[in-house]
Amino acid sequence: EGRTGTLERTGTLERTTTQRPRLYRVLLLNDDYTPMEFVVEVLRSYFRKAESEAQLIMLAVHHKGQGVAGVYTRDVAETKVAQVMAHARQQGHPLRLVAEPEA
Ligand code: NFA
Repeated sequence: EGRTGTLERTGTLERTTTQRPRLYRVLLLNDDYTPMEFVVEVLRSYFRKAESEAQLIMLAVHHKGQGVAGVYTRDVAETKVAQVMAHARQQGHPLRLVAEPEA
């Protein structure tokens, strides 16, 4: 339906179209020191990837420099970035992630 809203008697603006939030990609960045196994565990535990997919994503990042760990609304994406980088630092790894808007 093309109608975007109507003003009924109560003054309530009813909308018939839905607004979807902008989505953000969480990118995983390659570095020379973070162990491959640590990256796979991060993808499994924070990004809910299966072992096989986690391995594929990790290897793609290792070879291409970066890759998508997941796609989320802005708050969730930024929280994942902060939580994973804090966990990595705690374990002594330089792993970096960034959130970037889709399109
Ligand atoms: N390049 C890292 C290594 O050889 C592995 C890695 C993959 C790090 C993906 C960061 C992201 N140990």
